[in-house]
Amino acid sequence: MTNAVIAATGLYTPPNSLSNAELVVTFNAYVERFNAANADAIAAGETVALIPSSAEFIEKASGIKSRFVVDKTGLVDPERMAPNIPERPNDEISVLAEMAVEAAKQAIAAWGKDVSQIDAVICAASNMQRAYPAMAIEVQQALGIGGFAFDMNVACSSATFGIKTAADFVMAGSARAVLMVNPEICSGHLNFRDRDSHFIFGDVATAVIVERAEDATGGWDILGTRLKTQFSNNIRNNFGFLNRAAPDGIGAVDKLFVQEGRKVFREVVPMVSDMIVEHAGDLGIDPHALKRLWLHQANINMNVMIGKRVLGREPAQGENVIILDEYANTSSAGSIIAFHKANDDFVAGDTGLICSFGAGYSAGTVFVRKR
Ligand code: CO8
Repeated sequence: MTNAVIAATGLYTPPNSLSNAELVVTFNAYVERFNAANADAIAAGETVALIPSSAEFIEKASGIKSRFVVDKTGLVDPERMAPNIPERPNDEISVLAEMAVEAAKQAIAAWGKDVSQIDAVICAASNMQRAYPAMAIEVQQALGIGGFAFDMNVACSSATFGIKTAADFVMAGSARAVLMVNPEICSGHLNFRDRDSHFIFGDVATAVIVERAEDATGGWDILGTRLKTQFSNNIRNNFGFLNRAAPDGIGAVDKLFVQEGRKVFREVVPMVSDMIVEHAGDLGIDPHALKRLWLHQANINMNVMIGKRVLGREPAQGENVIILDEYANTSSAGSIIAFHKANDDFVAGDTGLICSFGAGYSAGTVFVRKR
């Protein structure tokens, strides 16, 4: 059986950066309006007054300073608090596919080979723009790739699940090379009126090309991949086709991201740390000797704790890559952004870990070694 290699990566960053301060100004304007409009009901104890948000809290609790978004106009408008993304006709490329194509073009250029050598496209992300046709097939067509394509969704873990799927295809001989893309428009599924979560997510797209080792001229040997899931209701998105079918009408309202952030923090940190250490042990890798961790980017304190547990020490500057200060949580794309941006200094033989975790719960580990 052949081995699989991560041959190249790409990153598309939307043009609009939105700071915590901007987000909080809008949120607090909404709170002020809500409380003024409901002053009597609040005084009578019939309605609970809303509490303002704070940029200091957001940075301290999460490590996030700003995020990139597809549209900013709707997010800084307290009357709207949702992105303005016009619907496109069916004969135009969809927004999600367009972002994925931009990231993919970068990966293909870095790879330096023709797309005729790619046999499959996987779109692995938290929120697909539609049910079908698959976003991956639209990306495949836009790039002129042959073979087959399909979508998969494992929330924030989608990219590592996608890399494993791609690597398994390559190793089994189902494809010579696979393009795996992670377009995320998280701003479309975030409740910007929810104080507990309005700051968490950002938009972005990443792309990874996985190919057969015998075809690769450089890149990263995939030393091992492992996936884990364990059911939890602590991170949910109930949006779906049955919403409009609920007889009581409740299902018709927008169903957006909800979570029990504290519980997620408490339960996911040990689950992921143990998984990494076990997987490293099974591969004969000393986790303390890893040169870099490219972890999922949800919360800086989570990453610091996982980093310490895995490396067995306080990570040195840059060993545990953090990009969420600038990008926020970009769901599946976070660990790939980190990998894409912070691997230039690796020399042949250096080993690192790409790891994602999130809703499901789900987690995936991909150990790589520079060729
Ligand atoms: N401003 C000021 N104060 C606030 C705010 C705010 N915005 N929000 C909460 N507070 C206050 C609370 O009222 C509370 O006050 P008090 O102690 O007086 O009651 C205090 O701050 C503490 O509140 P929390 O306990 O909620 O705060 P935490 O310290 O737990 O921090 C976090 C909240 C940052 C959310 C943290 O819990 C966290 O990051 N947890 C991990 C979450 C995580 O990793 N989630 C994964 C989600 S990603 C995924 O898999 C789904 C992908 C789907 C993508 C969908 C796109 C939309």
